[in-house]
Amino acid sequence: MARHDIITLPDKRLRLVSEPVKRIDAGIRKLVEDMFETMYAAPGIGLAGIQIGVAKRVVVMDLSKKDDEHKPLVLINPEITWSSQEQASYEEGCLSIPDYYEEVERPERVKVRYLDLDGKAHEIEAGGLFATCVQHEIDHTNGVLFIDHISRLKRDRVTKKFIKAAKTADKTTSKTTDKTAKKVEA
Ligand code: K1U
Ligand code: ZN
Repeated sequence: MARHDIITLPDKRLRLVSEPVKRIDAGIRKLVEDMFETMYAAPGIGLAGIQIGVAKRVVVMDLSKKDDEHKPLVLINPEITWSSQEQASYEEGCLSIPDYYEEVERPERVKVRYLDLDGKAHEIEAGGLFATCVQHEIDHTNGVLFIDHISRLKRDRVTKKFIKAAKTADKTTSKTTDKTAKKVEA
């Protein structure tokens, strides 16, 4: 198993539409293991492949409480087949937009069709946090972020903040690299 870095805003890969999984092979099983390790370490309750830079329609989730036994769930090629008319609001977070939380309104209940790791098809009905999280993760497979569901003003504000932070981090890295290069030269 390997823990991966989680890619964050404004990384353009977060806007990619992920490819369906054609064959569940050793590569997909390794990807799922790595995704669980990364998600538990973060910590988070869900993760989509693209968040570790893999544009495949693979989602992992675990909604178990802190000290309870893990309840890992793998959803391959998940699709929403039905959404309720009723909406529910939940304060969402995203491992790709660290330390930013906002209320998001989404359908209160959804039905989701997906394949498990054995390639078996399932259709489940989700409500509550499960419905919120599975919609958030399926959005990731389509290049959609939870900030796309909030006001433009809030979205622009948080996006600008992350662009500025990325530029500052870039400058710091190039300064450090420059110093190291000078030391090698000296
Ligand atoms: O996809 C992601 O970025 C993961 C995200 C899932 C999510 C959370 C809340 C609402 C919708 C979707 C997270 O896991 S953010 C972290 C988080 O919510 C959490 C972390 C530790 C314990 C409990 C929750
Ligand atoms: Zn997210």
